[in-house]
Parts: sequence; C-alpha cells; structure tokens
Amino acid sequence: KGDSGLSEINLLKRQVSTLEGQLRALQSSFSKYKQVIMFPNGRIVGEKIFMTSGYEGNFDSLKQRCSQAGGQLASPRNAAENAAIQQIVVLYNKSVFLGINDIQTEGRFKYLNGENIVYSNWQTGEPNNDNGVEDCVELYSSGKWNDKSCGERRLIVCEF
Ligand code: 289
Ligand code: CA
Repeated sequence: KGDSGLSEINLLKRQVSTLEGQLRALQSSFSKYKQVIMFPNGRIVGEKIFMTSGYEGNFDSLKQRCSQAGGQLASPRNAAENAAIQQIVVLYNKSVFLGINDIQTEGRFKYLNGENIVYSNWQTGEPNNDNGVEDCVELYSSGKWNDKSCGERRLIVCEF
C-alpha cells in the first residue's frame, strides 16, 4: 500500500515535468509567432497591440473598420503608447487619426467610450479648432498631435 502510494507520486512528478516542458515549448513558439505577426505593421506595448492594415479613410470610416475587426481606433493613454503609434506613422510616412475627439463639447477631448483623455501630446498652438471645424485628432511623424477636420482622410491604426 505504502509502495503504491509512492509510485503514484513519482508518476505525477513525471507528468508535471512533461507538462512543464510542453508549456515552455508553447511559450517559445507563441513568442516567435507574435514577432512574425507584428512584422512590420504592428507594435506591442504592455497588453495593447497597435496595428495598421494600410487603409486610409475619414474618421468615421476608420472607426468603423477598427470596430469591425474587434478593436478600436488607437487611443494612446501614455507616452509609450504614443511612441508606438508614432513608429507606424514614420514607417508609412502618413499621419493617423486617433480614437479621440471633441465632437460632443468643443475643447473637451474624449476617448470613444466618452471618457475624458488622461494623456495628450499637442503640438505647440494646438488644439486651435481652425475655422471652427476641427474635432478629430491626428498624430504627426513627430508624435505630436493636431486637431483636424474629421472628414479628412488619414491612415488607420487600430488597437486590440
Ligand atoms: O485646415 C487647417 C489645417 O490644415 C491645419 O493647418 C495648420 O497646420 C494649423 O493651423 C493646424 O492647426 C490646422 O489644423
Ligand atoms: Ca488644428
């Protein structure tokens, strides 16, 4: 009885160590697949993934495409996220629209879920609501922000 208890423990130990090996193999192949999938249009910051498909359109169209794909328009909440989006802008040499606007109340910029923004990186002199028609936010290759008319066409970057 005592012996059979011991051999059962040894069997379980072997099974755990096999599973540990399989987990390590899965982790290493997962991290390789992530690298492949992120090349060259994606960036990972913490838990967030930023990705462009290269599509260009106005704000509503970009917003719809990101949401159809199960994500939302890139909405940087800190400098590291802003820098990741900037890298994509530099790669494509095209500005993007962020998931931020002041459509509801002039001068009060919010994320798409209605929350007031917690981070901003305005270019000096912005936002200026030029001609009274600039409710969306574009990110330049400098990483700085400008408020811009939502009807303009910009590169898509979604976050997932
Ligand atoms: O239509 C005006 C925009 O193209 C931009 O022109 C200048 O760069 C600045 O006045 C910006 O604020 C403005 O959004
Ligand atoms: Ca502006």
